[in-house]
Amino acid sequence: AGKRLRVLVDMDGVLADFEGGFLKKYRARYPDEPFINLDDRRGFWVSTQYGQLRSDLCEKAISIWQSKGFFIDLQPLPGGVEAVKEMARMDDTDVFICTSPIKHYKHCPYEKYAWVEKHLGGDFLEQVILTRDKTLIAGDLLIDDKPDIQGVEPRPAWEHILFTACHNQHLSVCPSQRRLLSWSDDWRAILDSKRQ
Ligand code: BVP
Repeated sequence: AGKRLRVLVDMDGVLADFEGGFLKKYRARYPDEPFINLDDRRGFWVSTQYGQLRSDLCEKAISIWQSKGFFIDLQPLPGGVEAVKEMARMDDTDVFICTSPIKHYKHCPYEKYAWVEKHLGGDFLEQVILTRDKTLIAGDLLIDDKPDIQGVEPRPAWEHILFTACHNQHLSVCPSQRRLLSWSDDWRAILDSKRQ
């Protein structure tokens, strides 16, 4: 029997609609302030681009995801929950949710677990990995919308598959970097390519 395949799946921007949830709550809380349409988002950090728009908007943006209810209220991105459930049912396949909590820890870590329980079921809590350094986590694949994933391990075990998001869709990444355009894209072929 071949070795099992281990897939790490990011949460924000891959399973949960962080960008859409942010914009909706930002506009509701700051209706008179300028905002950035999702089509105009550039760069992974929302706070950086808002800070460039006007310096005080950086902390206003941060206040949104630091608020109670932000992470639990995020809507699932189309097809993500179904894909992860299907992956978990596949033979010789282990799936883990690998996500970085914000350092303002009052609500985020709790709500990330609650989101997994709500959308993937209580059994899936066993698969949750909260870490600020994903390079330490060994896996065959890491499906993540952040273009540059760095940490203390210079040679992570996983191949990073860049999941397309509003902030990275215009980025020209190096040709060796594979993308998953959405959960409608052929994620099964990417998994198969890593099986022995
Ligand atoms: O918890 C998320 C949101 C937060 O960083 C974490 C990214 O986790 P991964 O998707 O890499 O697992 N976050 C924070 C900021 C600014 C902080 Br100051 C941001 O602009 N965007 C963002 O996603």
